[in-house]
Amino acid sequence: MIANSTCQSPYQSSRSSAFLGSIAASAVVAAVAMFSAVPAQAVTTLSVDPGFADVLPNAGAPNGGFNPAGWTNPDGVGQGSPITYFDSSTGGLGLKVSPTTNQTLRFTYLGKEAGYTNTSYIIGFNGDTLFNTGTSAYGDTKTVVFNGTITAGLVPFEFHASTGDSARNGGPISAGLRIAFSDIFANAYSALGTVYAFFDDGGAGPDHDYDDLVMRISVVPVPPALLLFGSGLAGLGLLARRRRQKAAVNAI
Ligand SMILES: [Ca+2]
Ligand SMILES: [Ca+2]
Repeated sequence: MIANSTCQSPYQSSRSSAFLGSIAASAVVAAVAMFSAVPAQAVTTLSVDPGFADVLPNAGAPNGGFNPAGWTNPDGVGQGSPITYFDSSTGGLGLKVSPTTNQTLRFTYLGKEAGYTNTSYIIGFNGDTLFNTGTSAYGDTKTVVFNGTITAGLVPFEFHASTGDSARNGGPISAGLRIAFSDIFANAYSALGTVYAFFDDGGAGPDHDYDDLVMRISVVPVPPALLLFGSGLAGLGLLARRRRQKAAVNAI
């Protein structure tokens, strides 16, 4: 490279710089046009419909109250924390996401205290199993891209007990089972929204301790449009770097 460059005349060097400059300018125009062409993405929000108010029960409640193994009170959520729960009478209500199209959510398995082997999985979209209390490790995370429309904005997941009973966000929920949600938080996991989801499997009587499978659901904050724009900026940075290197070589 250096040998070639030292043979360059000032005229050639000037032409190279002009050429690179025109490429960089074109890239700027392309990046701006691409960003301008992407519709403004509304901020993603999570919300919990009105359901029944309760609190995570303390240690004096049946089965030790809310005491899933592995629980570390994230965001201060633990025994005594307010929750909203849904049961067989609350069809159509639950955890919602807005806007309802093309969302990415991250699910993290946080703990369980259950004799049954419970699972959670995504409905539709590819039906993936999220977590299994018999095989998943605390802290396991799955990121799910929901391409298309999420019906009624209800985050499409379901808890399943080994009894065959199940509880779907937005219903149906088998008699005696419950789904509950914490408040919505902005935290280290997501500035746009995090909620803790609790499953009560109704096993061994109605203890309602909400710890038969617990997971965190967070909005993934980087929309694809920004990723595209980011790659455009990276391309511009590379061009600028190459231009500086070329100028340095020509100066030798
Ligand atoms: Ca318990
Ligand atoms: Ca329970």
